[in-house]
Amino acid sequence: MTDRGGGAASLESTADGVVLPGSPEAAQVEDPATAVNQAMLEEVLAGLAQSQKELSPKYFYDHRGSELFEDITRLPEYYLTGTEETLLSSAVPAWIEEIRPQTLVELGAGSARKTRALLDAMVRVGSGKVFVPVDVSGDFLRNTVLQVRTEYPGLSVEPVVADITRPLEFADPLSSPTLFVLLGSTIGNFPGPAGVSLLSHAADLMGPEDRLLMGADLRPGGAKSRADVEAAYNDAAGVTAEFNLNVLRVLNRELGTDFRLDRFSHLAYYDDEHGRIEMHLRSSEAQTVRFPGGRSVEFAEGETVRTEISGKYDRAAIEGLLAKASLALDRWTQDEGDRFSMSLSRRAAT
Ligand code: SAH
Ligand code: AVI
Repeated sequence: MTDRGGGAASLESTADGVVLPGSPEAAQVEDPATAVNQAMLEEVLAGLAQSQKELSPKYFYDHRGSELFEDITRLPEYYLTGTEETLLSSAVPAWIEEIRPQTLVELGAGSARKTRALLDAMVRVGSGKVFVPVDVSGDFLRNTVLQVRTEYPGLSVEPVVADITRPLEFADPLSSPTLFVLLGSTIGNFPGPAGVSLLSHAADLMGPEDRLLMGADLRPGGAKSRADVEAAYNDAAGVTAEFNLNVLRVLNRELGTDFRLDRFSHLAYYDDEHGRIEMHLRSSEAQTVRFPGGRSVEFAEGETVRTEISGKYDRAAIEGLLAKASLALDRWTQDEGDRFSMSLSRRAAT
C-alpha cells in the first residue's frame, strides 16, 4: 500500500512474483502483530490523540481502496471526474499543442484514465516521450502501467511509488518541457501548508518551459449548489461509505488493530466557512480499539474521526495557493455548470 520505506520505489521490476516494498502482498507475509510498520503506527496514534481525531486519507488507498475510488468516479452523483474529463478533451489539448511536453509527470495518477486525453494530445503533436505516473498505491499503479504500455507502445512509462507529500525524486533527469499534472482535485485532500508544500516540490523541479496542470473542484455558487457537492460524497449506492470504512480495514490489516467496521458510520458534509467537504467516521457507541504494544484508543458514543478533507476552490483561491508555491497562473478554464476548473501554471519569476 504505502511507500513505507520512506523513499521512492521504482516499479520497473514488476514481473509476476515480485513483491513491492509496502505492497499488500508484502503485508500478507508479515505478521502484523510482530512486524508492525512503526512509522505508520506512530502517525496513526498521533492523529487519534488529537481532540478532533484524524487519519491521513492516504490510508484509503490499498488495492481495494483504489478500486472503490474508481467506482466512485463512475457514480452519477460524483460530477468531478466527468466534468474534468470534458475539460481535458476540450480546452486542454490546445494548451498541450503550445507546450509540446516531452515528459508528463502525474502526481497521484491512480488509473490514469483521464490522462489518456493528455497522452493522446502529446502523441498527436509528436512530443510525448516519457510518462511518469507517481502514486502511493503501488499494486494498483502496476495495473495502470501495464495498460498504458499496451495502449501507447511508443511511450516510455517510468512509474514511481512514492508519497507525493515528500520531495520528488526521479531515477533519470526529466526531459524538458515537462508537464506536471495533478488531476481529480487531489490538491483538495492536502489542506493548508501540506498543499503548498506538495506544489512547491513540483515547482522546485520546474524550469522556464515546464508547466503544472491542475484540476480543482469549485465551491458552490452559480449553477452549482451545496446539495450538488454534498450528494457527490453521500451517494445513494453507498460506495463512498465503503471507501471511507476501507481505511479501518487497512489499519486492521497493516497494524493489527481491531476496529469493528459495524460500529462506525459514514458522515460527509460541506463546511461553508472553510470551503470544503469533511468526511468522518462516526462511532455508534462508546468503544475501545486495541493497538499493538498494549495500547488502545477510546471512542465516545457519537465521536468522529476525520478521514478526509476535500477542499473546494474559486479562481482567486487557486491563484493564491499557486503563488504560495512560487507558481503563477497562465491559463484557466471551467465548465459552464461552474462545477470544476483546470489551471495551467508556470514557475513564478523570482
Ligand atoms: N488522479 C486520479 C486519481 C485521484 S485519487 C484521478 O483524477 O482520478 C487520488 C490518488 O492519489 C490515488 O490514486 C491515491 O493512491 C493517490 N494518493 C493519495 N495520497 C497520496 C500520497 N500521499 N502520495 C502519493 N499518492 C497519493
Ligand atoms: C481523490 N480525491 C480528490 C477525492 C475527493 O473527492 O476528495 C477522494 C474522494 N473522497 C470521497 N469521494 C472521493
